[in-house]
Amino acid sequence: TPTISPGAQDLPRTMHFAAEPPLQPLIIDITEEEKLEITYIGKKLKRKYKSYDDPGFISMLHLNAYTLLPERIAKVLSNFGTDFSDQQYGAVVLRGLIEIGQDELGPTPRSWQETDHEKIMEYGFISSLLHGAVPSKPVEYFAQRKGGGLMHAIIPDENMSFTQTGSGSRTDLFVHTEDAFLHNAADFLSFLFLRNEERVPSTLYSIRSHGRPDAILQELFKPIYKCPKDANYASEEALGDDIRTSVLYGSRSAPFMRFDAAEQIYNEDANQDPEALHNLKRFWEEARKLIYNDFVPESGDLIFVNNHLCAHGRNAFLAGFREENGQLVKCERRLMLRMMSKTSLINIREVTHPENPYLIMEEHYGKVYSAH
Ligand code: RE
Repeated sequence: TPTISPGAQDLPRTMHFAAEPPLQPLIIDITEEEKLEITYIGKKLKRKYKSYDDPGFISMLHLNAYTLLPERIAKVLSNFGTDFSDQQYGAVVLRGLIEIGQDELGPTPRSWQETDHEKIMEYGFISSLLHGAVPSKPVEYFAQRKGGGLMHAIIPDENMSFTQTGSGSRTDLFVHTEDAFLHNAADFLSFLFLRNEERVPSTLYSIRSHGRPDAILQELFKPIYKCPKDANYASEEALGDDIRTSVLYGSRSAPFMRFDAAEQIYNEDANQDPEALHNLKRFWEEARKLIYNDFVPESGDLIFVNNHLCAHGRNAFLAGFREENGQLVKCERRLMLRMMSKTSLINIREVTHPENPYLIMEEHYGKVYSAH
C-alpha cells in the first residue's frame, strides 16, 4: 500500500522537522493478478470502443477508471493527484503493469510517423484509465505533432538522433518538465515502456529532493526567466520571446516547478538576463546532484509523473544496440508511449481549439496558434 502523508498538524513537531526529503520515486511492484486484470481490461475496452480517442470512452473515463482498475492502483493514483506535500516525490513507477505481446507488436517502426496505431490501442486505453483515476483528462498539444491524438509513440529516429526531443538518442536528454515554454503545460504524464532493450536509464529529478527551499531556490520565484520553444521548432520563428516567468510557483515552502535545463541554461538562444542566468546556474549546481538515475525501465513498466513536481529525461544511447560483456549486440529499438493530461478543461479553455476542448493550441507562453 502507498504511504499516505499525514497532515502536518497530526505530527509531533520534532517528527515534522526530522522528515528527510524524498530522493527517488515510489516504486510499486504490480502483482501477477493485477497485471492480468489490467491487460484484460485493455483488450476488452478495445473491443467495445475501438479507439481511446472515442468521445464515448473519454466522456466516461473517470467512471471507467474507478470501476475497472484494480483498487490498489486506483487508490495510489487518486492520492497522487492531491498530495503535493514535502514528502511527495512527484513520480510513481508501476513496475510490470502490462504484459506486452512482443511478437504481436512486431519490429519497432523507423519513426513515430510510421506507428501502426492498431497495435498500441489497448495500451492507450490503459494509460487513459490511469490518468482518469487521478482524476485528470488526457489532452493533446498542437505544439507536439500538431495534436496527433491523445497518446504519442516515442521512437528514436536516426534523422533526429542528436536533438533534445523524444526522437533523439545520441545525446543525454537533460531533465525538464514537459513543455516548460507553455503556461498550460500538462499536469500529469505517463511513460509506458513497450521496449527498452538498450537498457537506457530514465532520469528523474524532483524539486522535493532539495527539502525546504534555501536562498538559492527562493530566487527562482522571481518572474525573470525565459524559456525558448524546444528543438522541435528550432527552424520556426521565435515567438513569445520576451515573456518571463518564474521557475518555482505555488507554495513557498513546498513549491511547484517549471524548468528545462537544456533550453533555459544551455541554449544560447534563450538569451537570459545576467541575473536570471546566474540564478539558474547556481540552482543547477545543486539540482544536478539530486538527479535520480537508477531506474532502467523494462517492457511493461510505466512511470507516472506530476509535471509540476518532477522533471524527466534519459541518458544518451545507441538505438538498436545494447552492450553485453563489452560487445555491442543488436536489439529491437526503444519504444515508449507517452500520454499527457490536465486536471481541468475549464481553466485552459482560452487556449483550446474552439471545437475540441482536449486540444491545446498554445504555442509559446500564452500565444495561440492562429486559426487553421
Ligand atoms: Re519530455
